Amino acid sequence: MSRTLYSGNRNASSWAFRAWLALREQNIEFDEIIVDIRRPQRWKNLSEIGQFSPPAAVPVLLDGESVIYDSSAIMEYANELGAGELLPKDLVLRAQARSFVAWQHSTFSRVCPCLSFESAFYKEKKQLTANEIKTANWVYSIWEAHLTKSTGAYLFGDFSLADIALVPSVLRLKSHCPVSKEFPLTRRWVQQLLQREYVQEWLNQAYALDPIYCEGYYSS
Ligand SMILES: N[C@@H](CCC(=O)N[C@@H](CS)C(=O)NCC(=O)O)C(=O)O
Repeated sequence: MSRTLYSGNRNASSWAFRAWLALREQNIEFDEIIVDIRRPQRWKNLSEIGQFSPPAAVPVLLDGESVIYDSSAIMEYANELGAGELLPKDLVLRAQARSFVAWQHSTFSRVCPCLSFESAFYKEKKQLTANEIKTANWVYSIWEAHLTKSTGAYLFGDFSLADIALVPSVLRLKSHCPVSKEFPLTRRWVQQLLQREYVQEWLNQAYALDPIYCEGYYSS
């Protein structure tokens, strides 16, 4: 059966990055069509996606005749295709890993909203406000507390969907506010996460592109 992932620009589509990463980490074969979501072509291109996928957004996975949309559904699907290795075996840990994914999916973009995924690739970073620094450190303290309880190098021991969901957020926060020595486990986790082969593959392509500037970034 043939699978095609409709993804987005490497330096713009954090949602596609998560879905792509889950599929790659599970060694699932798929073709990829990168949809240009930069303005103004974004609207025409996404309306074409809307011809077969109701949200008219990327990522979308076409699996044979079946359409699977939304990054979280694609991540879960990748996990199940790969025998469930991307979620903890323990029931409670599995629920907690899904909490991380759900938080990322629902409201995590409210954390330092001006530090978009696109901004992670800007050569000249803006000066963070005191509030943004405080917020980034608050997030690091949450990750640190969680890693203290982990039995392995990742949030839930082995690499999981929780780690995958957070890669773009790790990148946008860490590229503006390095993780201090106060959070040693988070520093190590971030380093390991960003060094993973497929994360590197995506990021190398992203860094090679012209940056996509988001309005208000330097003035916020
Ligand atoms: N909840 C969706 C969000 C996807 C999303 O917002 N994708 C962006 C590109 S990164 C998009 O296609 N947006 C189109 C739109 O919002 O109209 C998911 O997780 O897949």
